[in-house]
Amino acid sequence: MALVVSKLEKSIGTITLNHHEKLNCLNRELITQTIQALHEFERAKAKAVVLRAMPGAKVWCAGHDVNELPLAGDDPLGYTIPFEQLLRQVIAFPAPVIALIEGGVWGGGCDLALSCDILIGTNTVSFTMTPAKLGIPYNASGLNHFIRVMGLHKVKEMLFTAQPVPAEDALRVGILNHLVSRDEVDTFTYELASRICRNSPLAVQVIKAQLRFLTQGHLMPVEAFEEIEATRRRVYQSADYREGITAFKEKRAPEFKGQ
Ligand code: LCV
Repeated sequence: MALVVSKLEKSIGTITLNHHEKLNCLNRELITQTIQALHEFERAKAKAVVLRAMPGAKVWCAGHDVNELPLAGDDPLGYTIPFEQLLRQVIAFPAPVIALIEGGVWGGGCDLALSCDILIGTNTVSFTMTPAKLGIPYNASGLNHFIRVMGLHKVKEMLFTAQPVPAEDALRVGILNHLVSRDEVDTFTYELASRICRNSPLAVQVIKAQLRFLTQGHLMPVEAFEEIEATRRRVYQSADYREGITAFKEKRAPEFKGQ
C-alpha cells in the first residue's frame, strides 16, 4: 500500500505523507517508502525536496508508531531503528529539504520536521513533544535537533510539559521559517524551492554539509556519554516506560510511579 506519494517536477522532489488513517505515524513501512523516495530524488539530482502531508491535513505527522516501540527493554530510539535512519537521511540529503506543514506535529514528527532545512507552516500548525508523556527517554541526537534551533528554556518547556507549541510561537522561537495562509502555502513553498533551484547546486550542497557538521552538537567526554546511555537504559527498562506505552494503547492516562 502506498503510504507515501512522491513526484519530481523541475528538479523539485515532493514527498507527500499519505497514511491518513493512521495520521502519518512513522511506522516501518512509511519510513521505508520515504527513504526510497529520497534515494530516487538523489539519483535524479533533485535540487530541493518538499516534505508534506496531503493538503489541508489535520495532522502532519502523529510521530513514531507507538505500536512499534519495543517493550522488552530495548532502546526505543536506538541508532539503527528506521526512524533514526530516516532523520539521518533527511539531514544528509544533498539538497535542501523543505517541510510544508499543516496540522498537528507530534513526538518524532517534530524531530522529523526539525531535521528538515526550512520549515513553512500554516496557522493550523502545532508542535507537541511527547516523550515525557509516554515515559520515553529521548536521545541526545534528537535533543540536539531542538537546541540547535531554539533557546534551551523553550526546549525544556516543550519537552517537560509535552504541551503544544502553536503556530505563532513556533515562528517566534525559530521552529518555523515562515507562517503562511493555507491558500498561499503551496505557491509560497514552491516559489522558495524554485529560488533555491536557480542557485548553484554544488554550492548549496556544500553549504548544507558544512552546516550539518557545524551543528552536530557538543564534544562531550566519553564518560559523560556512557553516563547518559546508562541513565537512558534505566528509563526505558523501567515500569514507567511500559506504563506510558500501555496507557497509550489502552487510550487512558498513564499513572507514573517514578520507578
Ligand atoms: C500509532 C497512532 C499514532 C501513533 N502511533 O485521532 O517523541 S516520542 O519519544 O514520544 C516518540 C516515541 C513518539 O513519537 O511517540 C509517539 C508520539 N505521538 C503521540 O503521542 C500522538 C498520538 N496520537 C494522538 O494523540 C491522537 O491520535 C491525535 C491527537 C494526534 C489525533 O487524535 P484523533 O482523535 O483525531 P485518533 O487518536 O483516533 O487516531 C487515528 C488513528 O491513528 C492512530 C490511532 O491509534 C488511531 O488508530 P485506530 O483508529 O486504529 O485506533 N494513531 C495516532 N497516532 N503515534 N498509531
